[in-house]
Amino acid sequence: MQERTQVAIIGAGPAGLLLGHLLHLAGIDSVVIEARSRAYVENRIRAGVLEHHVVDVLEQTGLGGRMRREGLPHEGTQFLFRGILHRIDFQALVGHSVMVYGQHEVVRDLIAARQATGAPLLFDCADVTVEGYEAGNPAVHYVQDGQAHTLACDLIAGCDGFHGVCRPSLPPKSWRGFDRAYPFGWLGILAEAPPSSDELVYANHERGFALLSMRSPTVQRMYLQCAPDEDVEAWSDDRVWSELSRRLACEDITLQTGRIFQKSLTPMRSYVVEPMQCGRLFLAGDAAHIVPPTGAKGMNSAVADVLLLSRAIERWVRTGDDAGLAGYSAAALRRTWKVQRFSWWMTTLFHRFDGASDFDRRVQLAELDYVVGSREASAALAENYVGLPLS
Ligand code: FAS
Ligand code: PHB
Repeated sequence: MQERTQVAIIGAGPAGLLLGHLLHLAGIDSVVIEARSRAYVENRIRAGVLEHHVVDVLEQTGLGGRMRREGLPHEGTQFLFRGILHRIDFQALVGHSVMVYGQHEVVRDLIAARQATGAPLLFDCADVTVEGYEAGNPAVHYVQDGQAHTLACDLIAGCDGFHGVCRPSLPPKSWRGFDRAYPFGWLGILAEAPPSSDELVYANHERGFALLSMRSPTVQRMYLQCAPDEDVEAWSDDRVWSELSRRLACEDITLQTGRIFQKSLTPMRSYVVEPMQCGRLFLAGDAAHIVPPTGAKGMNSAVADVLLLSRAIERWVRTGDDAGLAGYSAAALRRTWKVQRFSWWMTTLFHRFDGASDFDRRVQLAELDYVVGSREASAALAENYVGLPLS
């Protein structure tokens, strides 16, 4: 079956759904094609911290209601090392704060908004392939309910995540990848428990990194540095709580425990593809770049990409001027590499590296000491954490 739209969006994660929303508000047609089911996409637990830009765009585009009611605004964060807590006051240092609101909640709000507009959002699409974008006649093929479809379009937005089909479809020699793998992962848990802290706690401990985060006043999200191929099943609830209490040991934290209802392993990798476009195919979010979650940047930089891309598409559709599209990759990469740097830096600052010498360990602690003790260094951290200016 042959169909047509202006923008074919592959992937219904934060990038694809927000792009569809922004294009709809601009009166531009799009079709969102998603491989998984609605239930799967809405229950996939990932990020939890929204930069102030993301909060603003959700509010300005009519998606801020539930976030305002259920999200937790945080004006600062806590660093724990040598058993002492140090507060980084975002509001005082850079005049902005962040919002703790689960990525899957953002995705649910975006899907509800899409459904309300009646604009096409196709779940359970199989065998998705893209073609023709180099030659200026892009098209997407997919199978839904056993029926083969071909969707012709003016542009393809590859928002299909790190394991999608769009980036691998790039012609050889037209792109280059930049990669860094880390020798550890994160064991993540969700637990029914009251908060152990009002703000996130990033802990540097000789036994490894730990992070206290949350999803609501009754659901806590916590992470422990572990081996990259850790067997999650080997971690009983007791073992999780005893390890967390060791790495988060300090006078000011009383660890609140409860039923652990989700355990997962998050890989730690930095990756960027250059360029982020080829002909009429434009990559955004994890399809183009991933970061270790230590800087809480994954979803936020996906949003930054689609803000840039939607503006460029709107300019092209309205005026025929494709300067924004032509410059999309360069502009997105300029911010992406700054986000990569911050995420790499936060990861090296807080994790234990096997084989690190005692000298390295002292330098790591000295850097933490410098960051929390210097207004300038704290402000630099805060500026990156709350969200660098958009390109
Ligand atoms: P997404 O991966 O969210 O969405 C891509 C969509 O495309 C998915 O719905 C997928 O099903 C679909 N898709 C894939 N292939 C397709 C195909 N062939 N056809 C059609 N659709 C296809 N960030 C943090 O800040 N904190 C965290 O704690 C954190 N935890 C994470 C844990 C994991 C396991 C992962 C993978 C990432 C985590 N991140 C975290 C980063 C995360 O937030 C991503 O940056 C964010 O999901 C990126 O959004 P998208 O680019 O929209 O990609
Ligand atoms: C989370 O709440 O899932 C979270 C928060 C901060 C991070 C990473 C993950 O740096």
